[in-house]
Amino acid sequence: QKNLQLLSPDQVELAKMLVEMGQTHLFAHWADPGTDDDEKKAFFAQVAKLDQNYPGGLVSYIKNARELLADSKAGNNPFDGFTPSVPTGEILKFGDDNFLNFEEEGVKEARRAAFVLVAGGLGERLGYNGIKVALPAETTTGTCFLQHYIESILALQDASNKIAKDGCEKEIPFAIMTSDDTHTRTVQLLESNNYFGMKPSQVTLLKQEKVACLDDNDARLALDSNNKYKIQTKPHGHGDVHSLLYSSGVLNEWRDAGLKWVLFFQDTNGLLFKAIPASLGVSSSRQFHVNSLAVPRKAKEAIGGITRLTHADGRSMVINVEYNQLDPLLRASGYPDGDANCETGYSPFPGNINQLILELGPYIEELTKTGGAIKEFVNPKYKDASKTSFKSSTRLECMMQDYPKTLPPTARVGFTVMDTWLAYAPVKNNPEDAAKVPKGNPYHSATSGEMAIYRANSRILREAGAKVDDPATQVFNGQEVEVWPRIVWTPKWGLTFSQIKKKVGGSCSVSQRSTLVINGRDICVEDLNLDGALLVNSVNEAEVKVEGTVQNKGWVLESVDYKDTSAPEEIRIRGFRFNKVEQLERTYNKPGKFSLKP
Ligand code: UGB
Repeated sequence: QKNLQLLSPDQVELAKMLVEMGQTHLFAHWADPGTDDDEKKAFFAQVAKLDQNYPGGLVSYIKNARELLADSKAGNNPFDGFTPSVPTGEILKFGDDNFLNFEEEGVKEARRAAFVLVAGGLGERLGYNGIKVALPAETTTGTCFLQHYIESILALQDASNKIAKDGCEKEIPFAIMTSDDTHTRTVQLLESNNYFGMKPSQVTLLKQEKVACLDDNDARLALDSNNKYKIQTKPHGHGDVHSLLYSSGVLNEWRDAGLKWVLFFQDTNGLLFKAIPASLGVSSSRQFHVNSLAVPRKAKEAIGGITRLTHADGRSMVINVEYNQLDPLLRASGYPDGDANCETGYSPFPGNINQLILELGPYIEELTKTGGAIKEFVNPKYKDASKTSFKSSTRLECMMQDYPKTLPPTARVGFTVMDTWLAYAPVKNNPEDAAKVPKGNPYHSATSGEMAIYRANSRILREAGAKVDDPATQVFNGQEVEVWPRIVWTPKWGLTFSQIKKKVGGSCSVSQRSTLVINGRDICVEDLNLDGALLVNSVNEAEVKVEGTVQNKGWVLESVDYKDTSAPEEIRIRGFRFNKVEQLERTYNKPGKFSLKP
């Protein structure tokens, strides 16, 4: 009461709201006016921010928290009344006619799309000190994830504009969700690299804020242990992306610019863009309001399962069930083995890779109803079975793939299954944890993420007619991986299979120990026999034909132990580096037609 005189009318309203919501403990220790006054103002500035950043404000947050905490205490199953079953979706096979048709349709649609990268996570499982999008996706060229993503979007933009033939050079917008943990370093990475060739005006950064922590089942807000005038906060999860896109007005801007699709993706999947054109084609052809990209999933793998849930009351939805919930749900629903592989060696539930394609119109319509709020969950760690107190504070969380949970049954929610080798190789686990992954399950480490890029590129070149040697097996950081030839190309060389096929001709061969870097748009590889390292760089105006035999000592892979702190962290976490013994490198930086024939 005594401190009310310090407050502005808005702050007085906030104070009343907190008291009405059972939060008087927040003020119990407040000193009399004259002491800690600046801290008290800072407290209300924080409360105002927490209130503003949650759909419905702190009142809703506290109410939602009480409900979810009561459900959790009572042990209510969020899936009560729902029966899981295996849904049907579009299953694609790389390179067949169906795939090519979807790719073509996807490229056509791409200029009506916007991309959204969720990059607010710190990546605790990976334990890398920098931001994850700054990590090299592969170390042959050292291209980081963010550069690769931007160059892929630009390549798609060019390809889409080229076939549109209306003379309009459309620019694909790119939004990045950051958090306090990643924002400044993401901005620095973009600015110090000229946005990797994208116009800064194409890029929108949206910073997610943390939410208040909760101390008990009454949803009493937790105070910071080091500052009694500060509420403790924690991340709310990637689901924030929807409310941020909505409240920032970005979605309406996109709609007014004539866009139709929004594509969401995560921070460290170096393969993803190989699957984007075809899956966008599926969205467009099948008129999906929601399309989740999926891959075959090994039982117990730490990715969610796409599941059809049918309720006794007739409701039905196709939704991601998170990996820790799938097993109990199945066990409770007549699958005694829970999350188990079927005769294919995989779980019958496709694995969610959290790449979502939403149709913009219905998306805005839905968010207008919900204000961007996504169904949340709470995961308190209780002290004992009475479930009355927590080991440490908790908070509400939300996931972006839970967006369909509020949709009406008429919404067209589908999914697209792609080959894992083509679409999914995230970098999430640190070397130590990756080495403990049961044999046969994916490591999801920097090692496997990089090797997967070489494997995908090698397999794509094979499909395009080249003879690419089988991989060798090697162990790095305790992980056994297939080592394919290190073949890398820039996205503008080939983002779709049909583009790539046109650039690989005659009879080409690449030996297992080879490195091939194609860094230019109009480079044609014909009758090339490569046994060593070859790097070709060219500007857009140069047309280069690469042919003949290239043989040299090449780049040799050397092991690096992850505990060896003399090596840079980016290298250590993958467990190898290249000894660049010998190579042939050619650069064409003038317009014209050229032939590289050693
Ligand atoms: N992220 C944010 O932007 N903000 C946050 O507050 C948290 C994360 P993780 P997770 O790829 O296979 C997801 O930590 O959440 C970003 C799906 O839920 O890498 O454990 C973060 O920067 C799961 O169903 O993954 O699991 C990153 O880009 C499955 O699909 C992204 O959100 C799994 O990913 C994901 O964060 C998967």
